[in-house]
Amino acid sequence: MTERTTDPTAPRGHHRDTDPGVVVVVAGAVYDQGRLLAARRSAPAELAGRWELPGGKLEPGESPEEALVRELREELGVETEPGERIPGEWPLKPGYVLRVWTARLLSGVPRPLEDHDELRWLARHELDSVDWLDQDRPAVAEAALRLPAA
Ligand code: 523
Repeated sequence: MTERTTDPTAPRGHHRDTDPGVVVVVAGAVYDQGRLLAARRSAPAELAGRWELPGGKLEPGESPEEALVRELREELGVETEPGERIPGEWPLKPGYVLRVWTARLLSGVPRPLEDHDELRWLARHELDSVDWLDQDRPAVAEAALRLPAA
């Protein structure tokens, strides 16, 4: 099954393997040494202070994996390698859905360059210590099951 966005006229984030009106947001369950990366949003106001798996909207012509690598580079200054998709799709605000991939940290130390004001590496037993966005919680639970040993 192909996952590519192929319509260059589609607005940013639109994705043709779903309803063309739905914007796909990709997020990464980034792991390193047995820990998962959590990022605290700094905007918009209604989401600020809540924790998420970092990511963002697909751009036209990008595969979800390409979008994820780009977003993690822009937002955190790191290079990552996408792994498997975490099964499922979670509704965000109307017209937006969240899809999540695992990603392995290849190089760099994550820094909150854009959209976040704090980052934490969480071991499995620490995953409940931050206030995750509701829509990220099922993906975090699945990601926890896939956390490789340190
Ligand atoms: N979420 C969300 N969880 C989550 C992400 C990465 C995003 O609920 N793990 C929501 C938050 C926003 C929408 O998805 O309502 C778009 O995410 P955002 O703002 O991170 O996407 P960007 O970075 O593509 O957006 P711009 O800042 O507009 O470029």
